[in-house]
Amino acid sequence: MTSYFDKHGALRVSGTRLTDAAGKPVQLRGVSTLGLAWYPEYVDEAAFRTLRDDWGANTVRLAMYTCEEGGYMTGGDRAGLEALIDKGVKLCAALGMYVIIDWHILSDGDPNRHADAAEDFFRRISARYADQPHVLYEICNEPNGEEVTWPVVKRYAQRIVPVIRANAPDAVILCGTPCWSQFVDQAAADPVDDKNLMYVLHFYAATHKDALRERAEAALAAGAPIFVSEFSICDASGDGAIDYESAAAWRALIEKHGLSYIAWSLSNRDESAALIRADCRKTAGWDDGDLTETGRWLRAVLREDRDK
Ligand code: IDC
Repeated sequence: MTSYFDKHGALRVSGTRLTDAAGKPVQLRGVSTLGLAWYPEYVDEAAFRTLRDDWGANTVRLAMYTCEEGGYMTGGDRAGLEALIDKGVKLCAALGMYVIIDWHILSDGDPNRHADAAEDFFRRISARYADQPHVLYEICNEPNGEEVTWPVVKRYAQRIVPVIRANAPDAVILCGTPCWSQFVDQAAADPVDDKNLMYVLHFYAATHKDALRERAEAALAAGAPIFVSEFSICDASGDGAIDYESAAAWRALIEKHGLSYIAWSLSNRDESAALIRADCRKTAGWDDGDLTETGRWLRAVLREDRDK
């Protein structure tokens, strides 16, 4: 079987689109792990193979929290986390999938707070994967906080992007945006000077509706490349009821613009966003009965999109 990566290889950004080297639009579609420290068992060959072959995913995002429990900056096992990343990167290479290495800031709010560590992390990681075009770098998951405006985030990007570029001059870099990666329109108005960088938009369909979709449209109209590196169809807590109507509206927007989309999260945590049921211990080969409502919705969507 020719994998999505075999077909498309190294990626680049062209206008608002993610494309392959030949300029053909590509759409990365897949799932994000929850915190690597919390659910390492899903970084697994059979898990990724199930996602690729049964679900139709072509990408996995490896979410490494910086400041939540066991995070990289909060006493986490750094060597262990980097080993898990390495395992995930190698599995994706073997399976012909793309992989996103996500520096998952959250309660730390301002990415500049741990920019020294981020710089060191991305310097080493991008050197390690310099010759691996299936790797994308997400430099800050969700900047947030009143003072964390776009110029503040941009300052961080201007520090980290050159560090990655020194090793991986052409890799695709994803940059979070203010207000938990919602203010893509602000980034669009004042872009980072880099040819292969995309702005991150996150949504939770039951919370984020027309107003956020309008921001996305505005950013795209202004020419900004947008990448949905995290979303779910429940509310922003990762829990609560699913909003199928808003989910359908988001799906239409994604389809209209060919946006890449990565769902939160590959775990069996007892919350609506989890794709696997809390009582399911399988880490691969799930059938419908093993999946949550969100998991069943996502599998159906990915299967519908798989042959595009
Ligand atoms: C949530 C997890 C939850 C965990 C919490 C930690 O789903 O199990 O306890 O983080 O604070 C985001 C974040 C993502 C959140 C998710 C749901 O990127 O880390 O995960 N969310 O709240 N942004 C919007 C929603």
